[in-house]
Amino acid sequence: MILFNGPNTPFGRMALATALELQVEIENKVIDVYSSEFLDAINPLRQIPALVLNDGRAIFDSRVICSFLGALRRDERLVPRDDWDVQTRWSLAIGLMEASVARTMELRRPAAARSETVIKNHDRRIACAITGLEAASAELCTGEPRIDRLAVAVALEYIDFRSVCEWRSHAPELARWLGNETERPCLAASRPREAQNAAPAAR
Ligand SMILES: N[C@@H](CCC(=O)N[C@@H](CS)C(=O)NCC(=O)O)C(=O)O
Repeated sequence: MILFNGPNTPFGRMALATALELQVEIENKVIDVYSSEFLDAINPLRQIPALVLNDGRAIFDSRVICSFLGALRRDERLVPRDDWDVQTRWSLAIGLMEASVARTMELRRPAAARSETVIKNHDRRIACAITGLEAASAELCTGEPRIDRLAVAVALEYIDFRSVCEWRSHAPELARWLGNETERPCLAASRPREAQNAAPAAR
């Protein structure tokens, strides 16, 4: 199986970390999504991550890939299909990724095209999502590895990596937990190379 991935995408990292945690063998192929026309035939949305199975079928998006990998392993511990609390916290973490990526992209637009209103909306959504996850920290930060937990770690590390915002003072429980969680092998092995080289404070 080939996982078409990017160098820094949190969605792709979540899929890769899931494969690593479940010990599913995949080839992780880092591509430039913007110039990869061949991807249209795999994912008509031309987005990464996209997983191509050995029989040629394509699976996307990141949530479906993670669920597929869990089903492949017949292991419901990491991705529990019918646990709606876990699924909802997972959605919140994915929403946090989406807002953080969108804010980062907005800031890359030429100053004249940038919208302060759009940035403010992303900031509000990011702050509220972090508040919601902090309120759920008792469920999130304990027990065996689970997809909601893995997704929150990936989202928060992306926020640090792109300097999206200072969140630790608003979410002390998550901050304390992330300090150790980052050492989990599937997170360490999927961390973007640029982030590995950056000092923690500068991520
Ligand atoms: N809902 C998708 C979102 C994936 C996504 O937005 N990927 C970005 C990279 S972070 C991408 O492919 N961007 C290229 C584009 O949208 O043109 C998922 O969860 O996989």
